[in-house]
Amino acid sequence: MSVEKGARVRRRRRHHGTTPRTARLFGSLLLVMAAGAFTLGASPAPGTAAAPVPLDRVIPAPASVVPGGSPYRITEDTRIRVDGSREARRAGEYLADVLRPSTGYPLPVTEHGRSGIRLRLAGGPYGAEGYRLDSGRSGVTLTAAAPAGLFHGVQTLRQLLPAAVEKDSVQPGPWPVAGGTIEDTPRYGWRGAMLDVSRHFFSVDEVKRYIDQLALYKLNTLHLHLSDDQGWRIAIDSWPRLATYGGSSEVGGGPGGHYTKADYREIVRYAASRHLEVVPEIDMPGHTNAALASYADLNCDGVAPPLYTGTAVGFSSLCVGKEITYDFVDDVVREIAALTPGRYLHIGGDEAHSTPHDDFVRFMERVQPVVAKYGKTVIGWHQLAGANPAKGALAQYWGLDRTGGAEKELVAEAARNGTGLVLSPADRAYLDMKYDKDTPLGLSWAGYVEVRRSYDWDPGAYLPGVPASAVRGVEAPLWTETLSDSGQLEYMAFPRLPGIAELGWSPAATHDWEDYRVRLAAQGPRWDALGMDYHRSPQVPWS
Ligand code: TNX
Repeated sequence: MSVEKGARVRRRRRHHGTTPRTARLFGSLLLVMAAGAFTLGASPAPGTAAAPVPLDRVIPAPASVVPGGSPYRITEDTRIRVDGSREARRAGEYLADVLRPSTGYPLPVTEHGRSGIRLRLAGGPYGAEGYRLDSGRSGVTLTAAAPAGLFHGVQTLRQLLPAAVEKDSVQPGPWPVAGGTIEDTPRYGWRGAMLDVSRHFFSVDEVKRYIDQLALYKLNTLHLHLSDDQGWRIAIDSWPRLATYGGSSEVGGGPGGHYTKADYREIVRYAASRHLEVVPEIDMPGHTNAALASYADLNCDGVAPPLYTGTAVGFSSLCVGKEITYDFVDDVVREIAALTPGRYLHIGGDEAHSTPHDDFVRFMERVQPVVAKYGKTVIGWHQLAGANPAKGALAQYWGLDRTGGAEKELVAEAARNGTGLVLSPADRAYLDMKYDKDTPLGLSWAGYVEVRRSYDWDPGAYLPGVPASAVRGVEAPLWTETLSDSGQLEYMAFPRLPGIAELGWSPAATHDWEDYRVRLAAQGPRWDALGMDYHRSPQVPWS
């Protein structure tokens, strides 16, 4: 992440929030108040020198928290002790990279020594992503059965340290970790975020910055919306104009851009280093103007339309009756599958308003086997439910609370027949919806979505008639018609994204808005320390 970008993001924040001067004044007031509280014997503010962050002040809420015993204190003598495995060492190095800049301590990652922070892979009931954290006077031990579990445990440990740990310059400390035990495993295996890199293009560094933010909240899936009417963003060797021409613009007429295959591999590698699986999406048969503009042959009338820089939807369609359409799909799917170590390939299927229904069904029946042929599993937007989803396919639900019962029933029926569901209800999980009428960015077609609304629903009981086992998880899409840089992505994603992450991770029994909003407020200073923008929602008791 370049220094320059951090600076840019920080500057912009002033337009949304408190001015730096009032923030400083307010900050000193708080310091005075905290000192006062301390001398008066009232409880000191959590995360300050005097009191460690309470063990349960974590997002997503852990499955089980048993506080107790003495805190551990990270000092200049602390070592990060790993077992002999490469994976534990990797998690240890990652933790050291987080802690060294702000603590200023050397924090060697080593297999030797006794006390300290210990990371170990061992058996135990923690599955592919769970972990156990034990904290006491002599150290903190993270135990997991698999590397992703250790990584998620590291994210928990991070949140248990004072917010200043996230700064990139040396801070005074001290660095206490509350005593006790956390045992934690996720509710769902699919905890996703989608980024639309088509409406506006985002550089590899911008995507990496977002990946780091997703990792903070234990998300494990990055869905990249790589093609749409306004831009084709991934190099395809057999159809080169898709990227060079189809990617040469964006909403508003900016220069757009695309990922080379090396760029894309770098995103996949970086995501994997944070235990996120990348799911590439090529949206078909609608949302395809950029492809149709790049190759005249793909159009039924043989005439290429111009590039499109507006924000309308539903006007484009691949030519379902032409054989070349399926040559195109085969080539694109083959090349993208070859770049993708993950299990899934997203074929879109939403808002195909210019494709007659029979054609839509015919198209999906031909395209789904192509995905299988190249070794991937199909996921599509929930319109796929109306077109014979392939065995094992997933459908991503993006309707609203008020969406018609007929459409919901179609999705429920597919779910009862074995189609897994990923839930992204637009009036809950869409990060591009405005918070309220004054939100300067975003859209409002699904209504305003304030923080409570985005958090306060249960994925397990959301769609009537759907067996709980059909729900594979949740995903928060971030569409970018109105967003063009990292600061703007952050302003829309935070503070709603952590709520969707919690719905995906935490047991339903922990769900509680009053408790959640307090934990959420504690994240604000962390985002400040990381130089991130966010919406100062009036629903959250920011300190
Ligand atoms: C609907 S949701 C779309 C996108 C837009 C989005 C804006 C879905 C599958 N399609 O094409 O970008 O609304 O909120």
